[in-house]
Amino acid sequence: MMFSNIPKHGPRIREVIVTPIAITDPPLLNAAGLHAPYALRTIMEIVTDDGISGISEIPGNLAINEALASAGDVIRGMDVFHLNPIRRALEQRYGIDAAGDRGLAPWDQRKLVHIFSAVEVACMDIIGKVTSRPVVDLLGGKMRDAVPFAAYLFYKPAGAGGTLGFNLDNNAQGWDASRQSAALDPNGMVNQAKAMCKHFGFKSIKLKGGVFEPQQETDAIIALHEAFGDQVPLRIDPNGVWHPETALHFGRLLKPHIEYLEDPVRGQAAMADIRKALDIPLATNMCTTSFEELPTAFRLHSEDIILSDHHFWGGLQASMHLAAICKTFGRELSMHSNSHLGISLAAMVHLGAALPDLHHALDTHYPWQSDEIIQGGRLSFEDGCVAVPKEPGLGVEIDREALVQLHQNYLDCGLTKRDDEIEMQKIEPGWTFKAVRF
Ligand code: GKR
Ligand code: MG
Repeated sequence: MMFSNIPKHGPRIREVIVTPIAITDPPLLNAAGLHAPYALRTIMEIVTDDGISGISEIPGNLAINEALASAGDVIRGMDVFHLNPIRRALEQRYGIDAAGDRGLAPWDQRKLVHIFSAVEVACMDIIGKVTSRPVVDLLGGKMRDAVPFAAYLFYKPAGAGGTLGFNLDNNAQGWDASRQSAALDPNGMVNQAKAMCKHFGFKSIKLKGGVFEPQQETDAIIALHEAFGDQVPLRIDPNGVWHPETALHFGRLLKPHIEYLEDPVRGQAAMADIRKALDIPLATNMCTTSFEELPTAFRLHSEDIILSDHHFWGGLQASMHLAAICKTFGRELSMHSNSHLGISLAAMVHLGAALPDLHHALDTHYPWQSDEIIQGGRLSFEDGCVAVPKEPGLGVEIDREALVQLHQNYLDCGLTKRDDEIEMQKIEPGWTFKAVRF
């Protein structure tokens, strides 16, 4: 048999284009404050020497963008299939993040994980295109045809975000109208949940907590349980701002109503204590967020479910490795999210489809966004699920006009990083972020 046609190398990286964008985001309350009228995202495009382009999307942040732009110099000329050498070159240039670099906010502020995720997903998109396979096949093939997501509820004042800020678009209908409405009490959360589940068909519900007194948030979960019954699993995420005594007290009250409790307290040791005392599943995207933290996580048993995020764990392949390690140690893997558009969603769907086991619907902020950057408009949900793209690569392409417009939003809005504290102070002067509040 002759293999003389096998090329000596794959397509080489010729160009790296980094475009910061700002997308409309409603005023969502969370433990760190309030979402700004725009959420920042960064779009990366890698073009090969033979003109094939691959894309990715990561959370936007000026410091990370500057590093990402310089990453072009590191990886230019490298073979897109050579993800291991690419990772090594990036590590040598930017250094390995320390777990502590993620910061105290609900979201991750490390640098290398974002850079590697952006580069890896764009390369995988190209590899899929040159091999005519969807990304899910590069991850080992799909275990399901459609990936289930959960309704992600947020407390919020009335407001639509973007240029409308706290104003309303009075012509909005259906979910578009609900998305702008205030939701500040249990009744408001039930209304929000009903509108979101009706529109997207979600079969699981997550409540973003850590905003109000835990009793009020517990009442919201009880009201949701009453409204949706036992068939719809519920979870609540106070992003670590509860004191251990608070978590114990309200964890007991919540126990009959939830499938799992997400990050009730800070730190692996405190999580392990709470888990043992409450005897309910705990999930995290805050206390175990990197491979170096896994040995202690497994030794202490700080959580049952790790909420992975390919943007924060260094890409899709790294998330598959994480899934294998979790399975070995008897932990489950699900998915965390932040405000995002369709390129991230497509990557999340490919990963969600490839995971060998999926016990919980994945998180997504997508219903809260109204902009889109991919050709053909926003991806659709059927019965709470997104169908796995069948086209080569990620299966989504950049809408160039939308990219120009959303980049202009970025230039106009003047934001350079996410800062929910500053936004919160606009509605509640003097408010400050507290790592532990209740
Ligand atoms: O969008 O405000 C938010 C969330 O709080 C987000 O930043 C978190 O990272 O959704 C995330 C979580 O599960 O902690
Ligand atoms: Mg969380």
